[in-house]
Formats: sequence, C-alpha cells, structure tokens
Amino acid sequence: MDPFKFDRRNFLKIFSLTTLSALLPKKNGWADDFRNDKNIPKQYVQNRDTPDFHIRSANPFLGVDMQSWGLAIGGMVKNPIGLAYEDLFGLKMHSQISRLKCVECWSAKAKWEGFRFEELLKQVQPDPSAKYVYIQSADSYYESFALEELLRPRVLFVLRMDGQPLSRDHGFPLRLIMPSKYGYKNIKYITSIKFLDSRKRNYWSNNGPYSVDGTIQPGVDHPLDLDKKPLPINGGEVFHYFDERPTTRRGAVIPPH
Ligand SMILES: Nc1nc2c(c(=O)[nH]1)N[C@H]1C(S)=C(S)[C@@H](COP(=O)(O)O)O[C@H]1N2
Ligand SMILES: [Mo]
Repeated sequence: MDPFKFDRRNFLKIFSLTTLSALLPKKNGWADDFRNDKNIPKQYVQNRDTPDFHIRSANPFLGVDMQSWGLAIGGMVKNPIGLAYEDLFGLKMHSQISRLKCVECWSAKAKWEGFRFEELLKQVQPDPSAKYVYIQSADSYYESFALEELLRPRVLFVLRMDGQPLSRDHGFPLRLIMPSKYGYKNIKYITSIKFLDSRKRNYWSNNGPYSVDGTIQPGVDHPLDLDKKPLPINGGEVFHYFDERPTTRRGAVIPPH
C-alpha cells in the first residue's frame, strides 16, 4: 500500500492521551534506550559503505518495529500529541534534492520527500520559552537543535527517499534532513520530539569529537569544531592543528568563522 494514496480527510486522527502514554517509552516517558533486542542478529543496521549511499548507524539496530511505532511530541507545549505513521502523510509534503555530508568525508545526494517542522508546531503550540528541541530515535541516538534551526529553508522531516518510503537502513519510518549540517545531525528512526527551554547535548558530542552545532564548514573535508584535542577519524583525513586552527593534510586552512 502506498501511504501517499491515503485520503487526506481521514488524517490526523490524533491519538488520545491514553494512547499517547502507551506510545511513550517507559522511564519518565523519555527513556534513552528504545531497543527491544540487545541480542542483535547479523542483518542489523550498521555502518556500511554501499555504492550509492553509505549507511551510518552508531549502534547495532534491528530497524523500527511498526507495531509499536508512533511519533510522540511533547515537552513545553500546549497540546502534546502522538501521531501514527498514516497521520504523517496527511501533512503538507515538500520535495527536494539535497546532499548529505558525513564528517567522515563521503557525501551523497538523494531526492527527499517530507513535511516541514511548522506543520508540527501548529498542532502542539510550543510555549514561547521553548527555544530548543530534543529529538530521540529508536536506536538510542538523539539530537538537539535550536527551534529556529528546524524552521530554516530546506529542513524536512522525511518519509520518502528517491521515490520510495525510507528504507530500514536510511531511517524508516521518519528521519530529519538538514543539508546545512553534517550527516550526524540528520537523525533517523525518530520516535519523539520534545520542546525544552534549554539546549541538551547530542549523541556525537557525548560520544565523539563533534559539536552539537554541526554546521558544515565549507572548503574542508571535515572539521573538528570542538575545542577538544583533534582525533583521527576512520575513513577520513587526520586533522592537525596549526595556530589553533585545524588544517587538512593538503594544507587548506579552515577560514575563521
Ligand atoms: N538514529 C540515528 N540517526 C543517525 C545516525 C545513527 O547512528 N542513528 N547516524 C548519523 C550519521 S553519523 C550520518 S552520516 C547519517 C547517515 O545517514 P544514512 O545512514 O542514511 O546514510 O545518519 C545520521 N543519523
Ligand atoms: Mo556520519
């Protein structure tokens, strides 16, 4: 069944709050680990260099179980909601061709289809003081944004890639695409979106040398934009510091910003 063929009028059968609480992960409603099977078989989602579009997944993961999947949106909002997969196809769709660039020096382009963040804002009505957004995913990954960043042009909550529903490896059922930021900000397998009045850290600033901001720095393969000691990165170039500023091995100095 092609979810795009759903009748628009039947959309937005927004869950009751009881259904919503059943959807939410157990601990405090916002647990960090959603994986229901730690005994992962061979065909799990993992880092893989496929010819068309590499796959990057920090933790072994079976893929989202659609029996229990729902999108929970809450935190500092007037109207917390839970949306089913079908509900998402009732939102206004946009399409764009954009490139995803990983910090590990590869990038790939695809056609993405999805909805804009405004669509969710209209429904939940965040408090004026909720200036930050924390997004969690089914594989225990998490990202953190200023609300304003999610409203920028060409930021999409994506359901389809190259004319098909997202594949399991590329983030089914729902991922973020934000072309101005490195791949790691483009969170896959989204399960919850929480509005907050302070900025939380993201997975890769807690587990590696990458910043919460993650804005792509032009003219270099990858930056180390934290003030930590530079580290070699698998599959990429090793960074050196020169006059406090990182350079590539080819010597291109990252412009101050
Ligand atoms: N949930 C989740 N999202 C994630 C990741 C992850 O490990 N888990 N990896 C990130 C990284 S580092 C990159 S480069 C992109 C890669 O997207 P792709 O696997 O579709 O190529 O996904 C990002 N989103
Ligand atoms: Mo990445």
